[in-house]
Amino acid sequence: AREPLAPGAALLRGFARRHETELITAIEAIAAQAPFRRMVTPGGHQMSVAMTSCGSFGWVTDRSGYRYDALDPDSGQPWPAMPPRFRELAERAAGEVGFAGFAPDACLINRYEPGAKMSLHQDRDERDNGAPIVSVSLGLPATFLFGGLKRADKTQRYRLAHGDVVVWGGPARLAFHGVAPLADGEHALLGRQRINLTFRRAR
Ligand code: MD3
Ligand code: FE
Repeated sequence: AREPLAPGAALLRGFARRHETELITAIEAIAAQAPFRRMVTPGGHQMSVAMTSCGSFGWVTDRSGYRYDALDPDSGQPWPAMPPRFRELAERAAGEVGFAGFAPDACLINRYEPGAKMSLHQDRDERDNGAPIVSVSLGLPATFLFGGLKRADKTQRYRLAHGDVVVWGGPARLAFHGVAPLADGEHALLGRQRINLTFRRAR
């Protein structure tokens, strides 16, 4: 089932569910090579969300700014490769929503523990905003906030649950969005956490 959220954005409920064990096993292998870490923003705040990446590029932030980098700054090594099955899932989801040929070169992996949140922001560090972003939610459910092209625009709330996939393209691509503080709970496969994958065309 495909639910339109806004022009260019659609929710595919449960689209990743049948890949859950494979996804979680692969995320564990990636995190063993490139551990989750809570990075510091240019403003000096430590993020409540812990992040890592796989693919040709990973997203990093520190006191000097935000950027995509081919190397993990913590190890000096390239990010772990994007598993072909990750890329296929993202490509298939994008195709369902009209973005055929999506070829992500970066997959950001966000880990939320109870209380972690992501403040309202735009994703503007990618070179080509014509490519969508595909998100995959795993573990505890979250309240996702989706606004407009201006920070002050009213936000709509959506519940994103385990296995949900969302494709954000077209006019939705530069919309402000965020995640409300994660409510505590226990997920059968992931325990007290939520993991979100975002597939992007960074360069
Ligand atoms: C709407 N992550 O990593 S995923 C991010 O749940 C990020 O971890 C959130 O925002 C999370 O940048 C939200 C859904 C998402 C991702 C990118 C978008 C929604 C988006 C880009 C434009 C509009
Ligand atoms: Fe974002």
